Amino acid sequence: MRIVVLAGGIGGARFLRGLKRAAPDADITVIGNTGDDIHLFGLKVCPDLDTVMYTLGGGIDEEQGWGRTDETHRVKEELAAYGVGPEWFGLGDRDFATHIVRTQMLGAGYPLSAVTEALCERWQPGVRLLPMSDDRVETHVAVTLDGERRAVHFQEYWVKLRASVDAHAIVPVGAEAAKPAPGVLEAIAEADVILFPPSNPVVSIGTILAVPGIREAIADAGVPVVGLSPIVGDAPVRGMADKVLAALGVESSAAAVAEHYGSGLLDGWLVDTVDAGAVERVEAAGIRCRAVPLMMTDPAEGLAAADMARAALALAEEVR
Ligand code: GDP
Ligand code: FO1
Ligand code: CA
Repeated sequence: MRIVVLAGGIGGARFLRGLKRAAPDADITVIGNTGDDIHLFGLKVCPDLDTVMYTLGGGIDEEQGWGRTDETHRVKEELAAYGVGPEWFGLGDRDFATHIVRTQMLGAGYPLSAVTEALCERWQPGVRLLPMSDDRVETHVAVTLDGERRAVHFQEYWVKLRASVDAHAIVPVGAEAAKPAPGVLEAIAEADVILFPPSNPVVSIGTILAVPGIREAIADAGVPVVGLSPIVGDAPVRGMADKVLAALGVESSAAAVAEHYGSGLLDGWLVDTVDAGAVERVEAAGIRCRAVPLMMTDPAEGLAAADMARAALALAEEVR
């Protein structure tokens, strides 16, 4: 079975760990969000691609959910001693090596897709990890700071400001001119099932869908498209999905996220058992819906995520 998964960082990666457990023989292609990418200290950092790669390859800091395990911060400290920032973004020493290799290869002319493949040679994530695009896309967030309206990089909104101010708009800068990376449209066209893990519907999956051609390819694939809600009990399990959904005028609820994707895209939707009351509303929108436990309570083992993946694949068969 060929499965295509659109993934952000932590929610996507932890779900993928369960999916690999639930479907060990499946051929899994992950289309990763690159809208979170940022250039720091002259280096290209791809948080969501790295979170998927490290999580599935056994190098992730399990507590944090991002960055490398057993990390130290000597390089960051030395940079700070030179007065070189930003001080608010915590890049570790081991992680730095990944960004150095990536930046070096990009500088030599390799596209991000080829660089990601090369990095995965080491990590062996057990899935084919493709960036959504080789072209630069950067999510910016419009906010009001000190009475002035301005746009900040998504990482500045989330990591520096901790989403403490309202987001007026979310803009995937560059997306409209970006092309899907090699293999992305082919994987979608050849998929037997397409899954939206419980990733951020705006700044992770929404950004991937903003690359021209990807949304259309999914809608036209003619195979079941099933998603899992990242919103449980009207709040994100972690992160700032409520803030970025509000910027789009979408309420923070499992049903509203399904309606936001719409029946043109989604065939099936899983909500957590605490949101069982939302099933009827989602089905009224033309999307088959089931309530199952959606909390990844043992992220390192992935048993809960494996059950979620099985439920998603079962729902896919139901709607096929
Ligand atoms: P990020 O790029 O690191 O923010 O990760 P993703 O975009 O892949 O996923 C973020 C989303 O995962 C957030 O909106 C969370 O609510 C959701 N999430 C995290 N853990 C869980 C969980 O255990 N269950 C569910 N249903 N959602 C989760
Ligand atoms: N998240 C933080 O909250 N603080 C950090 O200092 C931080 C550093 C960081 C470095 C590398 C990386 O791959 C991810 C990192 N993240 C950090 C997580 C990440 O930037 C965000 O959680 C995601 O981009 C949100 O999707
Ligand atoms: Ca992300």
